[in-house]
Amino acid sequence: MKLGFGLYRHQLDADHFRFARQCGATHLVVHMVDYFRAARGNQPGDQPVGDDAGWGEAGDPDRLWSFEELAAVQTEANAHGLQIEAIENFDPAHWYDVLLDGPKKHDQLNNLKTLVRNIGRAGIPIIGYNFSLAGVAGRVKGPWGRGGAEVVGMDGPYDPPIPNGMVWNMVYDRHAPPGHLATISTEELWRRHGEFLDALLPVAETAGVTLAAHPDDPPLPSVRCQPRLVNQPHLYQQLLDRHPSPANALEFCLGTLAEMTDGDLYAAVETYSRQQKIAYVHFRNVRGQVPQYLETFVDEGDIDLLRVLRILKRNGFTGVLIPDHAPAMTCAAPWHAGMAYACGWMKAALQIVAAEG
Ligand SMILES: [Mn+2]
Repeated sequence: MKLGFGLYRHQLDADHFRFARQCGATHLVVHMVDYFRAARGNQPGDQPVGDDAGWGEAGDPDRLWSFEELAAVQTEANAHGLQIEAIENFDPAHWYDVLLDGPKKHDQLNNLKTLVRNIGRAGIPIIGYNFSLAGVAGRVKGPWGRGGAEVVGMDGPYDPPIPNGMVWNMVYDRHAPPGHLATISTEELWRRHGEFLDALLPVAETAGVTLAAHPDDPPLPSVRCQPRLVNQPHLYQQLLDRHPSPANALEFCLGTLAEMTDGDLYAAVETYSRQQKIAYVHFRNVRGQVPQYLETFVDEGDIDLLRVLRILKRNGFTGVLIPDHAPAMTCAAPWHAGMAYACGWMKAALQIVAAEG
């Protein structure tokens, strides 16, 4: 198992690469979507949270991430002793009509195929995605962590409807007419997701890229009056079984899985790692379940993360784990301190588990 580190787009520079390497990471998971551009209150020093108006504006629909741009990030990471393991998330600007089943769907599916080819050519083996209309929405933030640390959590359901022009918690059309998205059925969401995988999986297989699905964060049955795709652990199996392919796999978020109301997290780790379907792991801890939970430091919370690592090891998982949503710590660099704390804990835990033979 390998320690990785997640970087937002505005952090793709030499200082952040050095910081990740200094934390002991050998791999990076990189966001190419800029959640902080025209960001409505998202602080570049923390994970995006946003409000009813989302995380801000999506990128340029006519400008795909080029091979040259992706290869340049890979080359600079390599120069710092790091490998890019995954790109995390498509830009809503590049696939809004895939999510919404809109008139540009076929053009956008073709663009996603180009992106997958570019990612593979740049030597990046995974693209993580989250097939969701509401996206990561409805969470709150406050000084509720240990020692008054700023943490993110959920305090009740969240169902304000999604305004036209917004999807995946970002605005892709500022000039959309007033009104809201109609609620769709769970079946319709799965149908759209199936269309997406049917189009992309053959290209991903050829390109040597794995499509890795993040579960719905927060994992309620409905957020913003829209259904969720994977809000219980067993739905990951449905996602795999409907589309058997070596390129169909999971962006395995331990925190989100622990926030789900059904099943047993350790059984889920067992089930999906035994099938070799975990592409990479979001490593974090949490206390509680939807609709009431709080993210915590790695060494507290409901999850016995050492137990998780032992299951992963027993089932031969050799992929990357990245710290995810680490609580911000009170100092001049709250995000860096939180991530360094999580990485130190992870590094020690990985050494312990490796030494167990
Ligand atoms: Mn996650």
